[in-house]
Parts: sequence; C-alpha cells; structure tokens
Amino acid sequence: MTAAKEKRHVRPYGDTTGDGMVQVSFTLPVPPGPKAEGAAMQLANKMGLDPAMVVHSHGIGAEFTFFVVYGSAKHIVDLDEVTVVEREYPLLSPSEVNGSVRKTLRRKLVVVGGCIGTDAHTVGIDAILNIKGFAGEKGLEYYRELRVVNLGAQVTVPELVKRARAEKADAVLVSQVVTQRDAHILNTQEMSAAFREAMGDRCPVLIAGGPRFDPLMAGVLGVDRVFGRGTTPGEVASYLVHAMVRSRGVAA
Ligand code: B12
Repeated sequence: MTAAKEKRHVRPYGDTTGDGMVQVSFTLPVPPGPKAEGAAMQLANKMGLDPAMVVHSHGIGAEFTFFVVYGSAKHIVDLDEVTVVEREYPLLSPSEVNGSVRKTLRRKLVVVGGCIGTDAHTVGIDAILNIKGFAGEKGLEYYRELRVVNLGAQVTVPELVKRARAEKADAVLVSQVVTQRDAHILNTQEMSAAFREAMGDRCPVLIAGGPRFDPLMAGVLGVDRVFGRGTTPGEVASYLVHAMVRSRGVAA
C-alpha cells in the first residue's frame, strides 16, 4: 500500500501537495465586465475557494458570462466518510458470461431495454446493447447466450411492461439521460412500481442507467442496480450473470 492510500484526510493537489487547488467553471446571468468578474469571485469565495482567481471569462451573448476560476478549496475530504457502491461481482469475459448463462439457465437470457418517458437519448443504451458496443467492448447483442430486444426511444411504461412480459424478459434495462424536473427519477420510479404491480415475485431484474444517476440511488428508484456515466457493456453483462446466479442460488 502506498503512503497516499494510508491517508484518511486529503485535499486537492495543484502545485504542491495538499494546497487545495481546484478549477471550476460556471456561467452567471450577468453581462460580461468587471462586475461579472467580481460576482464570480464572490461566488468562488462562498464556495470555499480562498484565495481564488478568475483565469478565464467570456461573454455568452449580452446577458451571460462564462468563467473558469482557479482557487484553493478550504475543505478537507475524510475518506472514512466516503460512501460508494463497490462492484461486488467479478468482471467476466464474453465467453465466461455465455458459459455461465448456458450452465445456469440452459436457454438464452432475455434482455429488454429502451429509453422511457419522453427521453430520446438512445446513444447510451445503444452503447450497452448494440453489437458495436462502447469503449472497445462489444455490446450485449454480441453475447451468444443473450437475446437482446432494444425498444429504442420514448417507450411508455405500459408498453415496456407488456413487451417485457411477451418476451419473457429476465432483465429490463432502462436509460434516462434528461434530468429536468427530476424526470429520470420519477420515470424510473414509475417503471419499477409498474413492474412490481404487474409481475410481483416474477419481476425481471430491473436496471437503470444514465450519466446523472448515482449508483447509490437503487433503493430510491426501486431497481436492482444503477449504472452511471462511463459504464461499459462488460460491466452490465457481468452484473446480469451475478444477478441470475444470486436469484437461482447456484454457483456460476
Ligand atoms: C446527443 C445528444 C442529443 C441528441 C440525442 C440523439 C440520440 N439518438 O441519442 C439529440 C439532438 C436528439 C438531443 C436532444 C435533446 N437534448 Co440532448 N444531448 C446530447 C448530448 C450532446 C450527448 C448525449 C450522448 O449521446 N452521450 C454519449 C453516451 C454514450 O453517454 P451516456 O448517455 O452518458 O451513456 C453512458 C452511461 O450514462 C451509461 N448509460 C446510459 N444509459 C444507460 C442505460 C443502462 C441500462 C445502462 C446499464 C447504462 C446506461 O452507459 C453509457 C455508456 O457508458 C448531451 C450532452 C452531453 N455531452 O452528454 C445532451 C443533453 C443530454 N441533452 C440535453 C437536452 C436538454 C436535450 C433536449 C431537451 C434539447 C431541446 N431543448 O430540444 C432534447 C431532448 C430530446 C428528448 N426528447 O429526449 C441536456 C440534458 C439536460 C438535463 N439536465 O436533463 C444535455 C445534458 C445537454 C446540456 N448540457 O444541456 N440530445
């Protein structure tokens, strides 16, 4: 273990160890000029950056100014108070995933996915499901023992439940990218409640994903697992095996 890992209290590192230096960017609804820069400094100080420096400012139209501020954060991180979801299952290769599904289910594992509500941001769910994949990994369609039904954009919850039933889905994967007025939270809660009501104990594994989800939110959303930004298909496929093995109480 390195010395840095043993430390409990840490601060950001800029020029010298523990100097607290961070860079933030934001936009204020203030016309560009000295007053806008002063406003940015006030905000930075209130955010706990002291000393702070506006290193870049640029007008966005006549009414707004964009800033980059560099400054020393006075706050200290206590690593003992950091709560995260750690991956509790091993990352498997596609052939290991296929082997586990074959051995455990003796049929293909069915995955139904899509973007629910009015959300039309399909790039994320496609990155996970489509054969072309993401970050150098093939998507779930590549896995021989997975059968993938990708419903695309703007799927209503009743439509999703109906299709999941018809396809005898083992897992349902929904994507939510738009977060305006907490749409991602409300839509996902509506989805999980509808599945529980319609299917009770026979409810498929429910998975939600999107860049603004925190993996700690699974309980609040009523789903089994939440995946955030940068998720790769292999992580999801490995989780599906983990969930399948857990629900069947057998070794992978
Ligand atoms: C491309 C894009 C669009 C395209 C979408 C095309 C398409 N077919 O998907 C178009 C032009 C249609 C579009 C429209 C809109 N967009 Co748009 N869009 C984007 C943009 C630039 C990129 C999104 C993207 O493709 N990311 C790449 C993918 C790979 O990343 P990802 O989605 O995070 O997915 C990864 C993970 O999150 C995870 N994941 C995602 N889903 C799932 C699901 C599961 C099950 C799992 C396991 C994992 C997983 O895995 C993926 C791979 O790692 C973002 C800004 C940005 N830079 O992110 C804005 C952005 C998402 N859009 C935004 C907005 C506001 C809109 C519009 C409302 C604009 C308008 N006024 O019309 C409309 C809404 C349309 C609608 N009905 O949904 C806002 C959302 C703001 C918010 N807080 O909600 C953003 C953030 C831009 C911004 N900063 O304002 N958009």
